Amino acid sequence: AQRKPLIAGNWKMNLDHLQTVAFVQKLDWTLRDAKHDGAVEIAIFPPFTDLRTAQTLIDADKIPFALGAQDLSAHDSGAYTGEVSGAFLAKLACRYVIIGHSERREYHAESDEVVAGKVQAALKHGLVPVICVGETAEDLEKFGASAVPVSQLRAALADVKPDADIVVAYEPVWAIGSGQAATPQQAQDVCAALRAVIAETLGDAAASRTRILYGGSVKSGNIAGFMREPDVDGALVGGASLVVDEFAAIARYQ
Ligand code: G2H
Repeated sequence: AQRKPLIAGNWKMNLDHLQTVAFVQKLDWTLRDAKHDGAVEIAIFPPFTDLRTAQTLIDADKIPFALGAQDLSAHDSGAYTGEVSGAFLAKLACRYVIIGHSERREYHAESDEVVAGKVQAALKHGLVPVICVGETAEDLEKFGASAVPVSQLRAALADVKPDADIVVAYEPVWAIGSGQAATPQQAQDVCAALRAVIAETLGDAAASRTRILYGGSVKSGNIAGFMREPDVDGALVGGASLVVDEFAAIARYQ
């Protein structure tokens, strides 16, 4: 493949401290048994409270998983009660941070402007933003599949430099946690439109280098179809990332 595939597990608000220890160790053993060769990059996104635990385990056993956070503050530090700075995440050896997940956009009223500010904060601290975009069922009916994700991505990339390291995740809101995934063709069509946005805003080199993930009810039974599509470079997995055997099977999709 032109781009190294990324299988990312977004735990959302699941798995506490002890469950994190058990999960990371079991996933490591499972992938070692399966002779995971690193051809596919694996990243886990635990809650903030489990990042230190995951980091310690990953370091101690040289476990080949990247670590990411599920959100960050747009600010570096200061009087922002309850927020977590990108500077703090970078010190926990986080490589990635999810930004603009539809659950943040919906339940925490994160606008395109807020998302763009968080993308800048992530890049400033050397984190790779996983920028989530996607249309609701209502958007799909009114505007078709690509219009909303395309405009969300344009807004998020407004002040991004062409050499920035970013990941984009296309997550149709109607497919999230519903068991009703998009078809590979639907995912491909929107991912191709998103790659065109990257080409237009950051240039062709960025467009061919940047990984675009599909997310929304991905499981071991449907991952291979998505991975066959030329513009889908991996998956952002929610529910199915919480079960070790299932997540490991997704990471070994071939
Ligand atoms: C979309 C996805 C992970 P799920 O939210 O970001 O969740 O795989 O449970 O649909």
